[in-house]
Amino acid sequence: KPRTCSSSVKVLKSVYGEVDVPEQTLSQFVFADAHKWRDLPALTCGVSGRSYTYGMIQQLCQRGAQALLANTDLKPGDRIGLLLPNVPEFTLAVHASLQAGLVVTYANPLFTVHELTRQFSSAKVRCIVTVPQLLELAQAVAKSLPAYDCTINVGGEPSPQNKILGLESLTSTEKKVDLPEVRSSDIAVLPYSSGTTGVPKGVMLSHRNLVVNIMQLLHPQLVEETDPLTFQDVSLTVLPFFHIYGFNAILNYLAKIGSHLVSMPKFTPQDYIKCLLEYQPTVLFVVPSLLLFLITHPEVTPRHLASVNKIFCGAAPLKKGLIDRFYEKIGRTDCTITQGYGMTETSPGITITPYNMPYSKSGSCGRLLPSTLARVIDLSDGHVVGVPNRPGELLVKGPQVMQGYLDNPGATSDVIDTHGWFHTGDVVYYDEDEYFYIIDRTKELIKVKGNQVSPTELESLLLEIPGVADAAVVGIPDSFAGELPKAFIVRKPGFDDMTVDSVQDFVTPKVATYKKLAGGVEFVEVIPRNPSGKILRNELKNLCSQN
Ligand code: 4UV
Repeated sequence: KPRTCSSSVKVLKSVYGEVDVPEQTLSQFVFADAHKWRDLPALTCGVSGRSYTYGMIQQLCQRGAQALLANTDLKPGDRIGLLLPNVPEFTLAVHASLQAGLVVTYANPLFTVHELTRQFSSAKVRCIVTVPQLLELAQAVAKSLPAYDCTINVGGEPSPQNKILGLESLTSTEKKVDLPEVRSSDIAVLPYSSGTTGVPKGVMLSHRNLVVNIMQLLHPQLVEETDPLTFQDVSLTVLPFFHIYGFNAILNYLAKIGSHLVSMPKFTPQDYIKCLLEYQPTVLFVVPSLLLFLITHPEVTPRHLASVNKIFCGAAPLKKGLIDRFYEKIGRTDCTITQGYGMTETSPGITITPYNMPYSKSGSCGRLLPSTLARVIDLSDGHVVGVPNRPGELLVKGPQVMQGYLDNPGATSDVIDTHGWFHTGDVVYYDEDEYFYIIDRTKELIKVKGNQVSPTELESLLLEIPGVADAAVVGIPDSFAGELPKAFIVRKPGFDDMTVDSVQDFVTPKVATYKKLAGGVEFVEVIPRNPSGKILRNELKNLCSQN
């Protein structure tokens, strides 16, 4: 259980003050000004060129909400699972569902049947929205969902006898259906995150959580200090909409301000380079490994990046060295690089860097968003550190903090203490000006190119291998991916012939590509554990750095 702090100690408050929160649902909030840019492009698929204006999106979502309730057995409050790549229709599926009072969970289309079944059955998904390329996968998952009703095959053929509906089920109906009243306190989405420990859990984010986080980014003083985006900007992203960064900090945020978002369903260097030239984006949303790609790929030249004047980076540490190398590559420094830090559990933003941040602070993830409070507690005794430049675990409080983990009050109280502080599991310090620096994690989470990998999930899988007596997985540093999962395995007596390849061959087909044991497999005599059986991951990490 997290230690509970006494309330008499120092609390850091955002220098930006507070935000007012409109009592609106996410869709009402995001599309409140859409009439202003009705005829401007909202979303374009960078590869196929398929494009929707704000007017089209708004109309399709409204009709879609009716169609979902009219053409299926879904009822408000039911869960809908999106198994979609980064296609413009992602927005239609999300906002039509939300307006119909459904709760949305979204998953990585690279997931295996096993991974998807776990998420969609935990979320009690009744309907899957997918594309023809993933239909077989969706149908394999659907078989194991007790409450399953139907699948919507976006861009594919309907097959009513198999309960497969076409896109029209998401966009048109003859029947008139009354839409339910959705409250801002209702749960809107259930993204999955492993949090500080264990396997991925459903994170209950309300409409208000998501709306607030965008409001926090739009706070007037912060906007002034962060070189704001406008409806005239063109953004390019390949970052997944099925992760909180892509979902709220990109997709919903850009829709709110009427910006044009060009998205790519899949990353290939050629497609990315083509999009840079074709769409001349003014803004790029990246994770550090994508920035490294831009810096190091020989075919990316300053000409490809000439239109870009803003870069947003988050989800993993962005080192000062990388920022310097990017400026060197483009031969200019008039492109702002803004770093955001946050978590799925905080919708996601906690801090952001202002564009006029002094050079000496490069590498900082910025200052607290408005209406956000923080405490840093000592790792050994749990007391509030209370002074700058001393590391400890970051605790936050704010209206963007989740409502809890789905059906898991135990996991919720493990991270939200009795005073309402959310324990991030990140080791940070702040300087005299209250700029934060992320230096480590106390939690188990591994981040591969910004994607979450849960060691517990991989360890459970490894323990299924006959001959594995014990297993532990840790993240080891990697200059490109940030971290890579590495397994330590204790073999049972008589299984000395177990090889690294046989372990990899067991794991690889069962997990999404980025979760592979790309950091290696090592056989050891014993997994170091504390007296209560907890794996001493730092000892294993130290072992790696000594080798
Ligand atoms: O739950 P999650 O996968 O969430 C994220 C959220 C990313 C973003 C992106 C843009 C933003 O503006 C924003 O506010 C948040 O990745 O993983 C949460 C963990 O990822 C690490 C940290 O360990 C979190 O607990 N992380 C996220 N952002 C950063 C980071 C960062 N800027 N620097 C270092 N670590």
